[in-house]
Amino acid sequence: MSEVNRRELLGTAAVVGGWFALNQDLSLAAAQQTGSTPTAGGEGPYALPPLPYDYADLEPHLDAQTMKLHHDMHHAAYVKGANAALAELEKIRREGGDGVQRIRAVTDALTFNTAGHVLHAMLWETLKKDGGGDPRADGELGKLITRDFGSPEAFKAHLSAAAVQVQGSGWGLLCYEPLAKRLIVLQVEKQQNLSVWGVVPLMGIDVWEHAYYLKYQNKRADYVKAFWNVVNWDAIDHRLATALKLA
Ligand code: MN3
Repeated sequence: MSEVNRRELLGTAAVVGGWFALNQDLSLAAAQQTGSTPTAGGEGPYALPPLPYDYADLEPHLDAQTMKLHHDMHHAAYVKGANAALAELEKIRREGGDGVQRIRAVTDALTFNTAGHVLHAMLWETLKKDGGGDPRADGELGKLITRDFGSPEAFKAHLSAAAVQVQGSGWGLLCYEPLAKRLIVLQVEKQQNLSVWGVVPLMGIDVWEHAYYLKYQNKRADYVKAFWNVVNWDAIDHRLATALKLA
């Protein structure tokens, strides 16, 4: 099956589950491309996708040590946490008893960890060595950015400010909102709070300290500025094309 057909097939399957399924499918596709087996997560539906480049490839903007820790440890923990929460819920359903009282706490863990997995899988996919610049003006992404934000510059300033101004840990996100059929910028706290139902995240700037503190320390704005140099616009355009098929 060609990569285009596989992506279309996976995109069709994703209609059922919205953006969680979209990202899981894209992660699955990445694993299938390399033939790799899951390296984290144990038993469960979620698997850590391999980085599509080397740890040092995004230097000097994103340093190799941060990339290794971020992918191998932090993202892996979200995968493991999501699978563990699903397994725990299954156990509670099966055994009942006092465990039922834990559904709130375990569901909270499921939400946090699954959202973390979704966003990090998207993050690795939407970065590349020697990225940056602007989206192609004649591509769908470039057209919608200009229509909905005024210009690529205005969009980048908006998303940068959203990311820099996150209180504590979170993300600045570019999302496609299918009801209005528009792009929107969100400012998500942790991995999941302050989101909107039904949106498809297209790209995000992770402003958890684990994403930048080794190199940038307290200078989050410098990290956000450097982040734009490794953005993979073609990958984001591809995510938008998938989102438009779902809508
Ligand atoms: Mn992170």
